[in-house]
Amino acid sequence: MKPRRKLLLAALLAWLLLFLLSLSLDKGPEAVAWGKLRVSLTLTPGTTGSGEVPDTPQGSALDPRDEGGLEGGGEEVEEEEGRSRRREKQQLKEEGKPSWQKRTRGIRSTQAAQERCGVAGFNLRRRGLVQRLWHGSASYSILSPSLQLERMNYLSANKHQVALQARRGRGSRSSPELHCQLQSEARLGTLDGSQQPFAGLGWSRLVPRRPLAPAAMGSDFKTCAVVMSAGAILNSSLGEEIDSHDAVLRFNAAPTKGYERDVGNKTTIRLINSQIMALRKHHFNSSFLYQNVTLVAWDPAPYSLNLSERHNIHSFSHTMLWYENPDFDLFTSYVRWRQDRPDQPFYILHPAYLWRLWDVIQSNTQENIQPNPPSSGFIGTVLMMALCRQVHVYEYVPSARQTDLCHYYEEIHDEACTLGAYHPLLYEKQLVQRMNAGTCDDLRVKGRVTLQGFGSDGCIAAPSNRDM
Ligand code: NCC
Repeated sequence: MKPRRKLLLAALLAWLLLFLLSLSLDKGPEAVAWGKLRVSLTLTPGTTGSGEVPDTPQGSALDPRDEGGLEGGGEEVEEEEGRSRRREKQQLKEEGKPSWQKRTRGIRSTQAAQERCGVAGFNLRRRGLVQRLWHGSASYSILSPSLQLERMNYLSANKHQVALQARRGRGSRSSPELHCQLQSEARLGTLDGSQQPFAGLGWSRLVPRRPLAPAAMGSDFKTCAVVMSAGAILNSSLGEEIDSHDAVLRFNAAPTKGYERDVGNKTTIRLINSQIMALRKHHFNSSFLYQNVTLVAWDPAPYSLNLSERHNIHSFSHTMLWYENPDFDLFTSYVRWRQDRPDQPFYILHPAYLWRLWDVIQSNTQENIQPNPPSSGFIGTVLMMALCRQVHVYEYVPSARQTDLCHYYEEIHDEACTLGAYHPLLYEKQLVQRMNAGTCDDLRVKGRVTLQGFGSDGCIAAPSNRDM
């Protein structure tokens, strides 16, 4: 056999092995649809949520599959870091800037501390993943073959008609630069009823009179907590700490009842995607989860759409407004809810806000990210940066308790929940990690990232061509 063929065969075999290995970790796949595209979920009935989670927050021996090979994982990470340093050098050369300039700027962030973050007690692949997330050096190539394939499928489907390629970025901004970019390029926007078709439908009287700001909730938020729904928050004993914040943001159908010790029971804002309002199984109208809190909902319109612009419907010849054809119908419930409960603050995020956030993520990433909106987790985190002076984000960048248990409140095991299939989670998390002003221990033990809110720190707002 010719050497080239041999090489090809060896590569094929290695890929096949990796693929089989990832399949063997899964148990009984079931597919669930989001926005008419499929995301694979792995259901494991009968196992308990705490099965994979350690008793102590430190989480040594987190996984029974973990044995030895500590050095191996470290080497892998170091190799990747070497590669990314070389990439960075190359970019700096291309930019024509002396490399020290950029590097010193990077050191101004607290990442120097995080670079020493170590993690023990995982199987090799998982340890590699967590470490890379902590170091901000994760690439799609470290995902399992099935997640890589899903990412590829979303890229080629490009359901929301995102302008791809042109926006790929470098990933070398320092923490303060990133913070500033987010603040100036992704200013918070909600539907205020002033634009068509909403103006014509009388929405200026339907939406809350006060804009989405702490004042609308009768307070000034010094400290805020964002609580991710990840299974890894189980056994964290973070409940009391979370409740001690001025405001707490939770997501979708994540409950507190029965989980107070780990997630607390205070909820100030609940951020919900449009599925919650559209799908009967969520009992949006009757569930107590959505009452006595500020509600913020979102649904993705096509990437470059003005609200009053008609767009082509997939595989149909006619065009429609986002209002007539949202991903999931949130408008019917919204109108009813606002009429029935005019005193409860309830906002819908402007779809351009979601895509501005997406733009920032892509412009800080060298790889093409999934052309789908950021997850609620990222949206909620940046939203709270706009409302609070300091934000603690829990179990987004995973702690040492990391597990494939999707949510702390249900028995679904799927690595996509943490690393992303539909949403560009891997890249969102690295962006947030890069702005982290907290310590390595906070990250490892609490899964806690500390972010400064968007204060008046002299960032200059960039002009925007989006209709917000
Ligand atoms: O799962 P979800 O998110 O409700 O979780 C809220 C946010 O927490 C972060 N998260 C969650 C699990 C995990 N293991 N790690 C995490 O970091 C994510 O940032 C996530 O956004 C969503 O983003 O709105 C999402 O909603 C669900 C689902 O619609 C709702 O839970 C309602 O059932 C989506 N799942 C499906 O559509 C099947 C999920 O993709 C994203």
